[in-house]
Amino acid sequence: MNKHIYWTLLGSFWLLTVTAAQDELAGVDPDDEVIYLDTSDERRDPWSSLRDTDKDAKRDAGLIQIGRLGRPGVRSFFGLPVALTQEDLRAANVDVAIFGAPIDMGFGYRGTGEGPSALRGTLRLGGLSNLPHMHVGVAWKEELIAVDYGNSPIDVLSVERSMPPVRRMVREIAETGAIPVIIGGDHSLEYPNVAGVADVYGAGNVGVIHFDAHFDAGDPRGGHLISHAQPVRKLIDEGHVEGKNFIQVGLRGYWPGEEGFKWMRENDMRYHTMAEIERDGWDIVMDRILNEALDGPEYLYISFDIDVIDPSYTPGTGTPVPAGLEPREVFPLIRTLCSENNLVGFDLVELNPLVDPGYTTVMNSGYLLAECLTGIAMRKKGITDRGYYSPLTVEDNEPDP
Ligand SMILES: [Mn+2]
Repeated sequence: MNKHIYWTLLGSFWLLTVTAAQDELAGVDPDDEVIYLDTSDERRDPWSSLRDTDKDAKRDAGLIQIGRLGRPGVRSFFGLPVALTQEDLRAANVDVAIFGAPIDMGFGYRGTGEGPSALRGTLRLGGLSNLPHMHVGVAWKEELIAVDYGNSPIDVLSVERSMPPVRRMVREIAETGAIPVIIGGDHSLEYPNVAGVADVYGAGNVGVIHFDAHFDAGDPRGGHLISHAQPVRKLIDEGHVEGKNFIQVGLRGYWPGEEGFKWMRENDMRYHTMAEIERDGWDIVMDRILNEALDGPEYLYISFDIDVIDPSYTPGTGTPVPAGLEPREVFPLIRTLCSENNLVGFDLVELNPLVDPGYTTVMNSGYLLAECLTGIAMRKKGITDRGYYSPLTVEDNEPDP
């Protein structure tokens, strides 16, 4: 073959290839996926295992005590002992495993990834004490075997690629029967968290209560498959949760518009906006939420975006919206939900300590978590009746006549 024919053939082949590739690109809808996301595909998982234990000292499975009350040798959530592996969780019969998921790429601004460190870092956190919660006379630390399970690995350059390791860590905890409590991190986490729990308890077998100023069911505009504005849509579209078992609480402001509300109605989702609370009052709406939670599947998951609380109490968050819930409204609701229902997972997300003047948000986040842990402890003790208060706390000390 002479050189001229060779180059002509090679040129034609190149032209054909380029044309085919351009045709293919021209056919791609810009709204379509540009980053492949399949949390079950290990090739897309940057972490081959959740943790590298090769260099660990040999030890028996179980809890690792890292200090004692008030004098932690190493900081952990609520000063709890540490567990590192699924064998540790099983050996110690752990009830609750708390882990950090330091993701802020789902928001696009730095900050929520520091949430777990901030919660571990404060010494004056509600629930640090071994004393009972005054309202109900139950000390969660005495009733529950709870551990700090470390942080999930993440890929700091990709929220998509950080989803699989979080989902596997949730699954690893749930498989032992323990309750995973995930400290975010931004709200993209609701997707791997709920999917991980549904992997264990079965798709459609878990109800979700989503506390948030925002509805977080945005569609994948611009090719972004997951962000802190989209987890709810993915969970419903992929069938991890049925719409009728999904309850939204605290929506306000300007998102979603009509289209989003219609989408929620088409999917039989239930929602309780601040407008409903303004019209009917908190006590009535709180009872509706509690009744709806019981009118669902056997298992319940709670996703708590700290921005559902009024920003005067939780200024340290990325997308604050005024006129939200007060701690005095939401604390008893969380405590009661966690005592009345078979809770299988809880997340606290969107805490951003970098914009938290005075540690106000960290404080309220810690106390909020302690309400949930107290509710779980009440259930373990057999206290599940609604509106339970410790008689010692609420009854007057009438002097003898
Ligand atoms: Mn949210």
